[in-house]
Amino acid sequence: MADGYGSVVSPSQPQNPGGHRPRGALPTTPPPDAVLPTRGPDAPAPGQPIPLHYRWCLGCGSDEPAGLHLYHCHSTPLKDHIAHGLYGMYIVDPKEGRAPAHELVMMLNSFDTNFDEENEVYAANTKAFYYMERPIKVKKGELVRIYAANIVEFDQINSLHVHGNFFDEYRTGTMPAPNAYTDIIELGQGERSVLELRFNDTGRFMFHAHQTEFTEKGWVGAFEVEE
Ligand SMILES: [Cu+2]
Repeated sequence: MADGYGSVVSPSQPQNPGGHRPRGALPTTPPPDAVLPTRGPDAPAPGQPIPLHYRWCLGCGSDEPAGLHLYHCHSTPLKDHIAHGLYGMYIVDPKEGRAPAHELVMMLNSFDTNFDEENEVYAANTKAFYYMERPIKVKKGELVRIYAANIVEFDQINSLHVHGNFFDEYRTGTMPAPNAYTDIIELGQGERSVLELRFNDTGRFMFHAHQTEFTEKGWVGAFEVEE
């Protein structure tokens, strides 16, 4: 991060076509604003302007650890804020970089649209069924890398399953060797994983949560593998 290589991903990018990883440098000099308190006399009162600055502090100024990280609102009522989109992810590449790949970001999220503390919508990148209607196009044989983070509120666990293929899983993206070779991962809230796979056949391959309720409410998509 100190060299400005990092990416910020906002969950409010439902148009993120194909789930492609956005890239952008973070400020290398932290702004002077302190992290905002969420309670007590120094917390912003209702109606007060809130300074919109972040202080990026990974290992207090170093670029460690590389990996896939989350940021989110910490004001109360926290669960309502998380259930309505106040979070994002950022990627810290290792100094030696990662192998060239077709990179995708999947923020696995959910939305409580009627404030009953249950989710009416589940998705990868906010829009229900988006990648079923617009499958993510990848090339046969190319390395595909998925940065997946789970921020679903009100449910203990989420998962990501890919049809017709297995993948290497790098938990949190922090280590150079994979932790597993599988076709499904499970993620608690706030957990992240980097997945690498290649499709050896052309065609359409679904991916979805293996919590069937989540799938039926929008967390399902497809890859379109082309020559
Ligand atoms: Cu399936």
